[in-house]
Amino acid sequence: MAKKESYSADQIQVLEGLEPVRKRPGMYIGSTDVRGLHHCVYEIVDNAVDEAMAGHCDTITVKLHDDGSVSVEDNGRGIPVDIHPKKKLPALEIVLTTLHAGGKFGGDDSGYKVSGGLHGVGSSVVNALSDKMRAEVYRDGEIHHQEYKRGKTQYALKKEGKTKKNGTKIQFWPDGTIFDTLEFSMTTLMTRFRQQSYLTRGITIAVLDERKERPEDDKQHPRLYRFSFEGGIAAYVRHLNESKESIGTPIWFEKDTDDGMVEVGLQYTQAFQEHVVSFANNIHTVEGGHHLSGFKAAITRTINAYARKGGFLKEKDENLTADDVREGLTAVISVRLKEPQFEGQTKSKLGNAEMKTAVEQVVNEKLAEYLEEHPNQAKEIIGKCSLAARARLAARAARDSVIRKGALEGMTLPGKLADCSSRDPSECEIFIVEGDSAGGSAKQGRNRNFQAILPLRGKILNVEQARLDRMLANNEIKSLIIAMGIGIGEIKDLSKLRYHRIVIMTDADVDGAHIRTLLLTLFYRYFPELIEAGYLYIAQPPLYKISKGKDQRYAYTDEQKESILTDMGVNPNDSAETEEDEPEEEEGEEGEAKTKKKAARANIQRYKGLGEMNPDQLWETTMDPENRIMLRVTMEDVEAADNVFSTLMGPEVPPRKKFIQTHAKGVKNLDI
Ligand code: 2B7
Repeated sequence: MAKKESYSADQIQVLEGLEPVRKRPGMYIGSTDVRGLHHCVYEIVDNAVDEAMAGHCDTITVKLHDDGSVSVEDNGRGIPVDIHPKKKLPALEIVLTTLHAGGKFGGDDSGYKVSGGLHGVGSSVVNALSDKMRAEVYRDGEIHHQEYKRGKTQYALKKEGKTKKNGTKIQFWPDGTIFDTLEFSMTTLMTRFRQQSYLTRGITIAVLDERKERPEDDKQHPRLYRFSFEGGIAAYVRHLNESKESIGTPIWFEKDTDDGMVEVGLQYTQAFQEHVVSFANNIHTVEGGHHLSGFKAAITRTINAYARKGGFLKEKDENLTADDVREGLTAVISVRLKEPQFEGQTKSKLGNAEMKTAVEQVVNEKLAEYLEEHPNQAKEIIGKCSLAARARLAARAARDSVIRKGALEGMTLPGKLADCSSRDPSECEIFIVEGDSAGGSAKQGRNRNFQAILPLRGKILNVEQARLDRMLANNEIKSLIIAMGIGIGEIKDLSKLRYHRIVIMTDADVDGAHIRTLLLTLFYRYFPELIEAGYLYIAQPPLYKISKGKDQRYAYTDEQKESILTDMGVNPNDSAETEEDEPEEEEGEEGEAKTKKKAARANIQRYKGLGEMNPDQLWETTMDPENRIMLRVTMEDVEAADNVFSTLMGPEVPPRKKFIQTHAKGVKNLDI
């Protein structure tokens, strides 16, 4: 039988109800936590972005309503409303109430589906997980609408009213029995929309927050935000390099190949790290894939060829390595193809082998052309890459000598490390403590069976601006690396890790925050695996000790202080804050009288440093697994973190931002 030329509603092949989605929501949206909640918005918006990529829509409006719902409107063609011949239902209803309802509608065969792995099933999944959903379609001057409850149609598609608009509007009220939380974060949504609008030139995504009560974090944003980047990927690269010192303007090119569209933006910076992000059909391919391999191969080849031809590399010189040409490189690679295959652990690796050649050829051709036409910028880039090569050779020599001297090998544990007696890494903890006095308290207060203490003196080196060779010359860092037991760089061996909990314990003041940031940078840059494995923690010493008579409690936040005071029956405003511990209660009449007078107020001691706590207090409040609060450091969003780390630690003096994603872990006895 001949294949039908045009697609219509009868193209939908497998129809399935939505029950499985409600039974196992995680299978469809990843999780039912706050991420899953936001995923719902992405699914709907993705369909609108597809309509834009097909060239039929240029504006998408997302609204957070005060009743907890979200609406998304586009000015595309409107989801078709014609009746499916076999199912006898409007296409719109099929799209929203059945699984696997992919395919094309309305006789359009211009390669409509170019996005996502889900083939447009997203909207029905969101419908299934919503208490209520309302769809409006504006087509041919008419307004069509229909509503659903938990994925079930409430009334037949209704034609009501006239309009001059074209497009689709979908509003949904996420189901509180499915999701752990119903609070949307404008901040989270904006990150995603910014990324999408960079990748789709000419599109405007507007976000409007109409909620009366907004999450604290969202109050920093205006209620209306419009993302519209005419510059597309080049503007994206500029954004990623905002806090870095860049070399020349972003280089940008695109080409339509037989295998799909290839678009690349790149710019070198004076930083040491590379930052290359890749997308396939607007999906962030976190695990990379063939398009990325093609890009890397082409960069190395093209830069070496140019350097040879221009005499920057002499005959005797070795080629620049892949690492050399990627140092300080920021790039965004975006490909669009007909049938993307996503592989890998998180289905975020592009598996289409033909994209390697496609990207490689485009980059070889266009980058070579660009370098020819911009000799000054080219010279600067080659200069940066050769510097990286020289540094690499120097670092290797330095590392070889470090290794030869055995500084990182063998059992030469640093003298100031107070090790624990257990040799089972899974139960061992190491506390990296700022300063000798706090280190002393920690050594006395710890449980020496499984807790090791490593005091660090003064500021450690700022690794963002240092290279491996200089880092290894720094004694504080060397001690830490030796203590962890895993080596660094090419000799890194994670199986030798001696502690499965690495705890940064610094003061709750500015200096403490600085040292913590330096340590986090060290881990982020050189031991990201440890963060990924969940081994890195930040200790949370209390901010206050509050005592009233015999009642003594610790507060870890200001809010907690207030609530403890209320709980003790004292007016927070009546209580004095001191920086000293109150003397123990005195015996005898005089003491009794004093105690009575004090009954109405509490003593609040503010801890400035860890050193102010005696060993017992430090154990009880910060180190005892039964009581302590520790934050586990996560790599929520490596891209954001990278930018933020550069922002905080790079050579430029930038706006300070909230710097790392952490979340409370093992919060126990918060109210003691
Ligand atoms: C596979 C499904 C999901 N679809 C169309 C056409 C336009 C269209 C959509 C959409 C989200 C919130 C407002 C095609 C594709 C269904 O088939 S989905 N616009 N917008 C959207 O979901 N926005 C379409 C061919 C001819 N006419 C319309």
